[in-house]
Amino acid sequence: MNSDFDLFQLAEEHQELRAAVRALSEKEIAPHAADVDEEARYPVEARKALTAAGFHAVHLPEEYGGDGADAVAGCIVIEEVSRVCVSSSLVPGINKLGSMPVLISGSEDLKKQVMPSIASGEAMISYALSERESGSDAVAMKTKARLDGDNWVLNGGKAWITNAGVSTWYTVFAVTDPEKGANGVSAFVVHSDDPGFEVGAKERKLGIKGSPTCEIYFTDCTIPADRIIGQPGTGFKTAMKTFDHTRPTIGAQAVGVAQGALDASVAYVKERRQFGKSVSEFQGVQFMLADMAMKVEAARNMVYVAAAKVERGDKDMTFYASAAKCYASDIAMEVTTDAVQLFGGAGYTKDFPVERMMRDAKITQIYEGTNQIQRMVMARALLKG
Ligand code: COS
Repeated sequence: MNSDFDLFQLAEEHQELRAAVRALSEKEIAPHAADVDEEARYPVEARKALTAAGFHAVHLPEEYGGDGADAVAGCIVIEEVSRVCVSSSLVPGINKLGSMPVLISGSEDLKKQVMPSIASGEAMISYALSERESGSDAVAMKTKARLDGDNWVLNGGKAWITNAGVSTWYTVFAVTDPEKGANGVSAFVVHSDDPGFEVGAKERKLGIKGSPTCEIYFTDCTIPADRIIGQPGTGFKTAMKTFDHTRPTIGAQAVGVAQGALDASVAYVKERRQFGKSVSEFQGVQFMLADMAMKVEAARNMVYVAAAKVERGDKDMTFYASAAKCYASDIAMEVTTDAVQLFGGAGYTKDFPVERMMRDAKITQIYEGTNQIQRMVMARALLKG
């Protein structure tokens, strides 16, 4: 009997992990979240604390110096950091996105070249798929790579690259055979010291201001031939398979920021008095809180289920990865907006964290595929049967 109930609760190790990441986030990350946002500066304190505690890339396999944590554990880390600072959650988040293509399709040699430096925290890795004119339509990319003797030579540029300038490694997708569409795209690992690699100016964004987003450029950027990820022409599929693993982590970010906004709202309405009583005594306010909590909990469960499916490699994981990302991010936008409403005029100021949370939540509906693209992916999966 008991074991049936256990199926629907997190394993003890996951619960302990949550407690550890929550404690670290509240102590080391939350105190800097407002000024990281205000100054649009890199969250150095968070990177240091997450690295010292070994939470910066928990998904990396043990053979490369990582923890070998499962996908649910990875989501819990990202969720708990996002609860206090979404920008900081991109430390583990982007390490996962950047490294998954190599872990999924890279040669053993390439994994050994790249992963240990990420596992140790010395280096980070970004993911470079989008271009100015190729966002949702990722196959339409123009960046090219050609083999020249023992090297690949890349030319072009990528846009909206998270952690650009901070990362040492970049997973880059480029066209190697323009005649073959999706099957003419290959994936590479570029190092920031490679000749012909350059980072552009920082974007000025609505939210996640602590996470630098820049263009990156390749001008006859020359890398050794063995830095290709898998076989030529397999890059696009590697990019899509990566999203199966990482879209649940965006869902986790969304759940985290929504939970942060909900927690702040519960505390505020108990404190705030109007019409001679606590605002929390108004049924209109209570119903809002109940709806917010109900939606966050539904989103959280969906994210964990998606992560577990991806971990097992279930056949329907692509549907679940998109559904979890899409649902959780739509909920995060709703819940953070309601949180600002519950704070009233105060919520619209920088005196409280909910306005930052509302701005930060917005990106989760956009990146790693807009929620319109997620709906396309889900519909295709449904119709394919
Ligand atoms: N796993 C394995 N293979 C996959 C896959 C997945 N999850 N998704 C697609 N593929 C394969 C397809 O099966 C197809 O292979 P075949 O040609 O052998 O049949 C190939 O990849 C091309 O896929 P598809 O035909 O679906 O390509 P489309 O051009 O229609 O694009 C979408 C598909 C729109 C889903 C894709 O371009 C996408 O996800 N866009 C959003 C990009 C994005 O998320 N950008 C954010 C950047 S990171 S911040």
